[in-house]
Amino acid sequence: MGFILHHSQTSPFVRKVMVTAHETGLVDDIEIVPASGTPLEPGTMPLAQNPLGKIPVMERPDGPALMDSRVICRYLNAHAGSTLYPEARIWEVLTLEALAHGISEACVAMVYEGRLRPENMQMPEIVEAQWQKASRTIDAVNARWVSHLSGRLDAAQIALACALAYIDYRLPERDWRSGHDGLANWFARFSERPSMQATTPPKA
Ligand SMILES: N[C@@H](CCC(=O)N[C@@H](CS)C(=O)NCC(=O)O)C(=O)O
Repeated sequence: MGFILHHSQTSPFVRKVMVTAHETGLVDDIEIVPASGTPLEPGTMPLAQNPLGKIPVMERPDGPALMDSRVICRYLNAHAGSTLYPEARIWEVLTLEALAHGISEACVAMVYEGRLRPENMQMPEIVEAQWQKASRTIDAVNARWVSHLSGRLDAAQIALACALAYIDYRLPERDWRSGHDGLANWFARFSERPSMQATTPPKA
């Protein structure tokens, strides 16, 4: 079965889908179509498939296009008969996945604020408020979720690794590892997975 993924190498949301595709063995079933755009200028975003103008979007032969990385990851897992959303721990997995997703959303908002708004109209308070969301969440994950992270691979771990990798990529000045040794050690190990290595974005 052939899927078409509207894709950008730099998006943490797309990366989640690609890591999931590698981990579920479906990567060769996915054709990549590059897309780029911003909230101000949709560019080549697949608007016909996703009126929200966001990627990732995945077209599939047997139904309407799927969008939102969380939906696509869950679809790939189900399609492959994989175990990234284990029923016995489903609420933990979905909660940690949502926290990780929130980190990515806050950090993407920070990057857009810096890139899209003319300098004289920028509000550093908005950037800092978004970073507070990410930073508080990193604190909480380091305090409460590290034992979950040492368990079997799941969708939440993938989402979290892609979120932290995005901070390193786009916001390297934010020292998220400081005071978070447990999380930093887990992330270092997780980053060695072939699925993470195969999806490393180009140099910023
Ligand atoms: N909740 C969405 C977020 C996707 C998203 O924000 N993607 C960014 C790229 S990193 C995008 O398409 N931005 C364009 C826009 O917001 O108009 C998901 O998980 O797929």
